[in-house]
Amino acid sequence: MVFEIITIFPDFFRSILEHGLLKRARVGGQAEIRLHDLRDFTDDRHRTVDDRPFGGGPGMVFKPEPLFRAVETLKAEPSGEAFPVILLSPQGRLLTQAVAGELARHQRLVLLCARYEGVDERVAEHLATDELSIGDYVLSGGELAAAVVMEAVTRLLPGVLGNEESREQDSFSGGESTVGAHGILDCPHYTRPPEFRGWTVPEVLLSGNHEEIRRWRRRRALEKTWRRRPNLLASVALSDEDRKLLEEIKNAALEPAR
Ligand code: 4GX
Repeated sequence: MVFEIITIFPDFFRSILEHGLLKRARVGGQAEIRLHDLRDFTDDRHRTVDDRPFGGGPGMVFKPEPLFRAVETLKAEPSGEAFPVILLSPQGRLLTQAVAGELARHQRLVLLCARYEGVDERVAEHLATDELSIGDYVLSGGELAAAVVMEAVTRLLPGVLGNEESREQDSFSGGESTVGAHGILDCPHYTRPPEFRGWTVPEVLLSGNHEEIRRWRRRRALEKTWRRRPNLLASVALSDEDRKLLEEIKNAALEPAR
């Protein structure tokens, strides 16, 4: 996967490229991140990327010319298929695990990072093929959002996660299996010590009974999802056991506290 990042702050990305998953994927050859300074695609002495909005009002808007020129430069490079051109924006469709999965199937992605009031609408309409939001809150630039997209996509690329980290194959192990388009929330995890400041680890996890542990984890995952994100339960495939566990969870919640 080649990520082509178009930004006025290429240095913003340096540290995340040198750490953790993105570093490993770059070294391993699964991901390449190319940083493009939008100002390199301007043609005036001041390297101007923004201008005042027609119609008046506060703030500045990214001009179309540098963004078009940057993307068209990439399109002119000899490469395979057409690639998505993604504009990070609060107006975009929401990034989910399923969207990350779709993006991971491409060989090249362009990420357009804007600031201020955003971009001239002709960029959104005629240059971007996709507009993505990482959530309903306001950032001051698309750079952090682009970093989130890169991280979510990179961990889905073949060979990036080891078997230990990738729990996708075991749909009952929690973790990865869960959160996402057709997932539920993860169960709680504990490590040593078994007692910390008087708070103890649930007995079942120390029991060595793997079948009971599996059931307990599934139950706690379902319970957390039902309490915090009930809408996720509507889009997940529930087993007969899941339905039984959910009944128990709901009944227990209805019982008056004793
Ligand atoms: N998920 N922002 C982008 C400028 C902007 C506005 C409109 C394009 C169109 C955000 C988010 C986000 C703030 C990044 C506004 N660019 N991006 N910026 N939430 O809030 O992606």
